[in-house]
Amino acid sequence: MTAGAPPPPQGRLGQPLIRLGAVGSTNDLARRLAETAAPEGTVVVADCQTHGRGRLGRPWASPLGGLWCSVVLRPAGARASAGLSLAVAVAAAEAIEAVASVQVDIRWPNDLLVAGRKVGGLLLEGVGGGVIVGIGINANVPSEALPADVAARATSLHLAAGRPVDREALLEAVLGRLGHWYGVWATDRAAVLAAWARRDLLRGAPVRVGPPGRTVEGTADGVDDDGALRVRLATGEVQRVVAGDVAVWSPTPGAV
Ligand code: BT5
Repeated sequence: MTAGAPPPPQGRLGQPLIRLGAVGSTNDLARRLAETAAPEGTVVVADCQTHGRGRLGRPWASPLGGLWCSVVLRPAGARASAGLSLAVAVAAAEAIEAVASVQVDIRWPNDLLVAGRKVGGLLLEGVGGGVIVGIGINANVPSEALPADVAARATSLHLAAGRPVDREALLEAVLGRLGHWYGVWATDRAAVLAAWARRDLLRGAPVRVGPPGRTVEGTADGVDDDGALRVRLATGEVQRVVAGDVAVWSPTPGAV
């Protein structure tokens, strides 16, 4: 940890906790609150979002039944938030497993999957002096409530576990595990990396990643502690990719 940095608020996330019925995006509201000095640990949770967002402004379907929440964090130190998404992903995966008893894999950079289908996603956005951590989980979202193209690749905890999950218990678990892993991340990046690696869906897979025209092809070789994907090229050289979407070369196109 950075010398002199205050310890993160382990286990104290959710003070205050702002609950809403419908909202545009919990990340947007959390950002506005953070800009007006909301304390670290402030949480916004909504029953549904009318303008839920993924990365690059992509729409995030957020009907009733899901867990849509955002947490204001204010990490201290020079390295700011690099790699924080790794800790968030591990926390969300553990929370889901604790509440729904299904195994969760992580697909770089920010997808949570159950049996190869996306059950949740993370959206971390910087704000002056902090980070908004957005977490979306299809807890009890019926597939009919999702756009058809999304439903084809997604699942819900209800579907995967064969029973509805308690969204309140899920929120509590998410905040509890996030408090824990945020603390670990501040002091022991290697532990976060090890936990992430155990859930790494892509490790050893042939991948193609990066923006059009600048794609990198090789074998996924885990992540660095700043969150960059390591891709081992045919030459043996490892190239770091900091952002993008991953395609896996698969005999069944679109299988992941
Ligand atoms: C993500 O983006 O996966 C990040 C999602 C973060 C959502 C949370 S909810 C609380 C907070 N408030 C917000 O406004 N956002 C955060 P990305 O990797 O860009 O994935 C987006 C893609 O996932 C879309 O283009 C769809 O293909 C797919 N998708 C959309 N809605 C989905 C859903 N409910 N379940 C599974 N996949 C979905």
